[in-house]
Amino acid sequence: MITVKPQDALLIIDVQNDFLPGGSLAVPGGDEIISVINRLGRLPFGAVIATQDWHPVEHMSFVGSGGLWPEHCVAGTQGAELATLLSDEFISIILRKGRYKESDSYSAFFDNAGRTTGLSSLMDGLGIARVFIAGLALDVCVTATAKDAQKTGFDTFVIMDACRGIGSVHEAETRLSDVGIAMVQSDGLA
Ligand code: VGL
Ligand code: ZN
Repeated sequence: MITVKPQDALLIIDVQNDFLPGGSLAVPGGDEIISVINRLGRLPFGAVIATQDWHPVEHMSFVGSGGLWPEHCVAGTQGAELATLLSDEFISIILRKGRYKESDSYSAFFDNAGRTTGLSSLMDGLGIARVFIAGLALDVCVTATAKDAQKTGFDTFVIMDACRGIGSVHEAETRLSDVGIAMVQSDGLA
């Protein structure tokens, strides 16, 4: 059992309407993690940080602009809102990423061109040493965030039953374990 302490942060990645079933970039089962995260949020984390993918219209990641993904999480739209059923009383910080037309940001720490979002210095300032990660999509933004968290010096855990992926879960697990990131279940935290 892992005992959650004030030096621990919970990072909730992109639990937004567009990534839920019915959304424009739906992650299968994405809605199933919300109740798990709502329980995790009551544990005594020193910080609970939620991210939002927050794109301008005609963002470079959209198919219509030569990118990979259908239009999603356009800033200010209903699809970009945090999931309605996600409790927000325990969220202390909201970080928006992917805000510039010409760059994408899968990771909450650095954009895809390597520029910092400021998250690591923010967490350093809060005295955070361990990071626990939940959210969507396991094989895209969760994995990118976990790898950067570990690289930046945080002891990093992915809470597997609090994540869902778009592609192969097995491949994501390999990428995480290759760099020494721990994979845990939500009932292993107290
Ligand atoms: C994501 C694809 C495009 C994610 C964001 O949150 O995993 N995936 N933008
Ligand atoms: Zn995106």
